[in-house]
Amino acid sequence: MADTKVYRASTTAPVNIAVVKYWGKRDAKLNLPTNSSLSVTLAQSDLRTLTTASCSASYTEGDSLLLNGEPSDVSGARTQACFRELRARRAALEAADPSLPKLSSLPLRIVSENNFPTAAGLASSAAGFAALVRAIANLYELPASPSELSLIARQGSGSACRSLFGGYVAWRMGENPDGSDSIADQVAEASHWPEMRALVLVASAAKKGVSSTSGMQQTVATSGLFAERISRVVPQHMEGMERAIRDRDFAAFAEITMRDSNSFHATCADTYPPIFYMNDVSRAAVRAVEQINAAAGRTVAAYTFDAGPNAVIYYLEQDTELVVGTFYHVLGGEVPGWKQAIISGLKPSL
Ligand code: 2P0
Repeated sequence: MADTKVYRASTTAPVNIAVVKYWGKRDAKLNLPTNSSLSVTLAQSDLRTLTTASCSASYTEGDSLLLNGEPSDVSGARTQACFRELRARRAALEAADPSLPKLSSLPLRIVSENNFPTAAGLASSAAGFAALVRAIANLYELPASPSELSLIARQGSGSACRSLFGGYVAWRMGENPDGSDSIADQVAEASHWPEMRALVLVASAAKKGVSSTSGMQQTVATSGLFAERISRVVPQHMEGMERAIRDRDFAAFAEITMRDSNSFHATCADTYPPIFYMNDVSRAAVRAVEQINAAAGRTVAAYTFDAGPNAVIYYLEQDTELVVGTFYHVLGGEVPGWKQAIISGLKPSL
């Protein structure tokens, strides 16, 4: 009789929010970026994906994925790339040790749940692919470092490679054509600057109009500003941001965060036809941050926006009253349109 044993492993992965943005691919097949990026990994208690990976000869339907209770397609090139890379590593272990069960040839079943609405425009693909890759790596008992897993997760979704680390994380663009050096590393532990907080303001639960993948391809192909961003602006921001984090210099951290978000959205507006992710509600958040900083007489808050209208506001714990207090006042009715506010700290390293 065939072995119907089910092998299983679970893990969680957190959301990360970039302060120097990834936008542009130099190789769409390998998911290699046109620039390095840097993010802060948020606490899992607030925003995370929980994923269970299992495999069994009894899974007659082949590989499958259940995402928030809904069957989801696994035939896409990115999911297939992750499965292929992980299976190849498991097969190498099995070849070296014939006593190991042959898990690499069994169908996979992945069950994944977010503790936040997938459609809320938050970076669900980052936590999703990070959790998928680590759950399968755990199932296969791979001796892989977070950096090696980041190389696999990158092929699922670029930003996912940064969710394999806690704290402050850089994704180095690398230069090798095969992508072997396009991996994430930790710039600083969460404990290096544990006062960092993020206020996530959900402006719209609607799915975004232009997906990141197609938006960035259009920007690379048509924006004149983009060349300036990747050759001069981002390298400066990466250097300045690493210094700001090292020195725990919030004013510098905040200025680069806001400038980089502005620069990214400027290249979106410079895409032809233009892409608009921010809306009137987003712009009201920008003005609110400017007012909060002006009233405080120092920089206490920084806004950043991804490929959608939601705002993430970074601030330090000691300025919670000033920053969150003001936004709750705003949320209380002055600016209509905000649906939900989530406050998050940092995810420490494993
Ligand atoms: C980032 N974003 O650095 C930037 C800022 C959106 C704006 O990474 O095509 O979903 O799957 O590699 O990772 C969103 O892009 O794109 C993203 P793919 P991904 O967080």
